[in-house]
Amino acid sequence: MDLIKEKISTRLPEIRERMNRIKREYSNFKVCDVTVDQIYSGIRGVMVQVSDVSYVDPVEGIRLRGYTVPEVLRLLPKQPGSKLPMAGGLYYLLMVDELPTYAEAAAVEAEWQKHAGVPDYVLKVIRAMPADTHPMTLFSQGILAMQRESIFAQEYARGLVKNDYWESYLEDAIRLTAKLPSLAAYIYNHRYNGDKYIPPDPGLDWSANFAHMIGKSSDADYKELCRLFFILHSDHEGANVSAHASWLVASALSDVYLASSAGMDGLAGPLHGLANQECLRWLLGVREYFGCIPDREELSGFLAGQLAAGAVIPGYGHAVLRITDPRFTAQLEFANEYLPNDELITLVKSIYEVLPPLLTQTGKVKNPWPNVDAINGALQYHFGVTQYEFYTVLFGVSRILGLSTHAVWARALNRPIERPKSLTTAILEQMIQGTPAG
Ligand code: NMX
Ligand code: MLT
Repeated sequence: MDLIKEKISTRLPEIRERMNRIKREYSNFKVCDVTVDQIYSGIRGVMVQVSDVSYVDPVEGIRLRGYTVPEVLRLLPKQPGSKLPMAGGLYYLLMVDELPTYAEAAAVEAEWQKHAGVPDYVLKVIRAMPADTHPMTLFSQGILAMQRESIFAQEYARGLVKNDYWESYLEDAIRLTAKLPSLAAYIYNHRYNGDKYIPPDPGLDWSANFAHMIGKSSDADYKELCRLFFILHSDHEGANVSAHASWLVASALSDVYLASSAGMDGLAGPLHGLANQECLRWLLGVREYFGCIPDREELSGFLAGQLAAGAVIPGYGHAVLRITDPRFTAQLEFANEYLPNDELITLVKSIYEVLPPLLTQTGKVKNPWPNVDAINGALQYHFGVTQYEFYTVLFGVSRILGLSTHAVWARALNRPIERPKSLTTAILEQMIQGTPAG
């Protein structure tokens, strides 16, 4: 897309020079040490990646290109009559590192419109899969099936020069992200809505089009929820499971389709994106157990019992955050405005009051506060998207905005193939031999 390409081209020399200067002048500067504990606890806290698209501060939460969640929601351009931003504006911000004007956000939306249709062969792939295939598997497969469309893969085979890789990555990124709402909507319709293919409406923005394509054209509030959801889940810095997986795969010069599909496979895990499905299932279980919304005392006893039995409560805890996730707060504010009397939301709020102190009392949970997944499913459920197996696909539609931006910038900065080092237990034992324990 010319607009984004020109903006990145203009900024690129300065950003390349900034990185090259650090590499040139500080190549031996030690960023952090790695302890045995970190190796055995998921390389937690080891700074392995420089990525300017977003950053998660433990006590502030995510900043997307330097903007907090409330700032992003306030500052990005909106469609007339809508209170929530167009995803096209967010993509522009992530890619270009500049707040877009309305016209710039609309230009991304218009480009997406051109490429929004899903090829017929992808629909056939989805139809060919067994009926019990998880929607996330279908989503990842749909993306993978489209890999044959990759401009980068075709240009690379023709001998594209390294400094130009990013331009075809960008073209792939725009074309793939354009199709994600249609792909997700088709998976939804195939599975739950009589296998309809509802084409995108050229009059709607990317997010609202998803609502339209699952048959919710007339639900203005659901369109607003889609806009919020697709903004909030778009990125969470470069080292969470899906971002890291996608980045690693792209470092082998695998194109944006391959890298995004890989990211989705990580997102499909219950400790990561699938937690939204797990969370809704769990919430429904709590409601069913009590037959109504329990009072605080009943809920507290129930949750304490679950923790004592060793259960992991979905939607709570985080590897980096040490506060209530601002993405949870933004969704709670949406719920308070649009669905103040919803029963499941009332349960979400009661759990938010009761659970954090109980998690703290376990003495082992590092962050007792809710993350993004503690509420997103309850919002979908309210609007009739009750098939919770599908929720992680929605997360994925949004998250590929971030993953594909990381991939474009990795190529723009000529980042190399990733190849850290592993070692054996025996080698580690030799290394620590003679060192006092501790
Ligand atoms: N309920 C019960 N126990 C928990 C929870 C929780 N929500 N969160 C952490 N713990 C336990 C954890 O299992 C571990 O126990 P053990 O030592 O017996 O293995 C202990 O507390 C220490 O874990 P932490 O260091 O606090 O958490 P970690 O960084 O390892 O993992 C999560 C972070 C997010 C994977 C973890 O908090 C969790 O499993 N939460 C529930 C699943 C979830 O909500 N995932 C969504 C993440 C956000 N996303 O969108 O991807
Ligand atoms: C995410 O949105 O990717 C999650 O909060 C997980 C993470 O950041 O580790």
